[in-house]
Amino acid sequence: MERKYIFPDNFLWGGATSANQCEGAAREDGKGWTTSDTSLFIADSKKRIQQMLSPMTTDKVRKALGDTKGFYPKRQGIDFYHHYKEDIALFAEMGFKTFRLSISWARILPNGDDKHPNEKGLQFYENVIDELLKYNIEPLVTLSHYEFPLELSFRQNGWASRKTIDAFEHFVTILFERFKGKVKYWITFNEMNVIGMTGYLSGGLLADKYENPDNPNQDYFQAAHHQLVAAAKAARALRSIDPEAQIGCMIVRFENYPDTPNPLDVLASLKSDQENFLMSDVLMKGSYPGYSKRLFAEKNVHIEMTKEDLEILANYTADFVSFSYYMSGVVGGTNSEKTTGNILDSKQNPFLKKSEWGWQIDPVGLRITLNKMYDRYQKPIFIVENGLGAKDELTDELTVHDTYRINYLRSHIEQIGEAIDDGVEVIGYTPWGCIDLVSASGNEMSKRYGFIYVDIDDKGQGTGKRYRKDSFAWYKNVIKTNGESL
Ligand code: BGP
Repeated sequence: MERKYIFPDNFLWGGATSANQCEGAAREDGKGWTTSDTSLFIADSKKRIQQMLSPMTTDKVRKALGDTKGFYPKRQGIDFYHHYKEDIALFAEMGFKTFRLSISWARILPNGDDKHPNEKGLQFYENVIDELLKYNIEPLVTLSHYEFPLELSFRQNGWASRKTIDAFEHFVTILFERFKGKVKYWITFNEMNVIGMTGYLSGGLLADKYENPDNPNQDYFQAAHHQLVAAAKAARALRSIDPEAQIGCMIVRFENYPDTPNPLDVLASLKSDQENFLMSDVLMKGSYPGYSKRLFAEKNVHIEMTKEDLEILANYTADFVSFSYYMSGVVGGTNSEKTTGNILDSKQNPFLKKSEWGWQIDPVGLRITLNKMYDRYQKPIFIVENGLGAKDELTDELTVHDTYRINYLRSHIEQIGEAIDDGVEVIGYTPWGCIDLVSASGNEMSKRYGFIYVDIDDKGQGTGKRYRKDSFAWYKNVIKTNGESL
């Protein structure tokens, strides 16, 4: 018998993007420089991801800002800044109920902590939000997605400084006041649990300014603590400005299986979960979990936290938990063969196939993760990223036959349906890069996730025209039938 999945009536089907990967217009209308503006396109694909994960220094940043020869894809994006009306019309045609975007901090406060906001920046986001609301699409807004105002990196080493909490609170207060009644769902930091790997991009950290150059973990975890306090302060601000709205935390989920039934491998998997859930544990439960003591001791990290920090964390927990999920991994054991993955490499799992980028495809892992998270938090869950990065080919009929993407998404949505049947409260699903955009790790256009093809290549050449892929009609039908047509 064919299995039918029942999704809640108000399930938020949609798609996800980030400002730094799609807007472009890096210097338009008063926007300040951000960390993502220094990501250079590197022809050698093997070296691409290293750039994202390598520490940056003041000198390297200054050099990139003054460079007139290299190509910096995120400064151009897919020019969503000028195409948003056309793009949102396409999302509406697919029947989106929600759309995840992020707001570039430096578009609102070019120096990160300016007293008065840049009205042109605010107006741009207001136009986007109004355009979404025109089609009854709920904006789901991330306050910080893999970019940070560089001025605050130069001045105070980004999130390593406690002063950045105040700057962020000021930034989000401006947004909550301006978009009160219009935005119901906010997310504080994208994938905040990997600041140890994306310290420059999301934390604005410069290696030459580390407090402990011998142990960068100290700066990473101190920065993460500041972000946690800032997230709780954002929740406090939102509750007083717009009590109807909700705010969630967001992590990248690594479902890491034990390599064998050896208890040591099972322990390795448990430890991987603890490290993976650390940030969401704090924001969902209101305090640092018991295991954090040992984790910090093992990493030789001593976090400075005040009594007020702990009170704020306890009093302003997040309303929902959200995460990105692309793949699963394996830990422990003797298997030494590795494959690439989202941010982290992993050991190979012989039961799984991989994407063209080596990420292990595991729909059942999504169901496992959903169950684990719900057991842990008992709060609504929003899946705000999932998808298959692939090389697409535009045919002569100006479409893309992306059956591989449909298969990936179908198998994952089925497992969401299973998890809902398991009793998990899932409120929405926004596949990543619903319109093709610049890849976060590779700074390239060849790795595409979208339902909509954008005619731009890795070097930024192309007409910029948008075309519907096969997955466009398929997803439209999934939304129309609320998941029944899977
Ligand atoms: C997540 C990021 C996104 C996104 C996605 C896909 O980690 O939040 O910004 O890009 O991964 O990764 P990539 O673009 O490297 O394929």
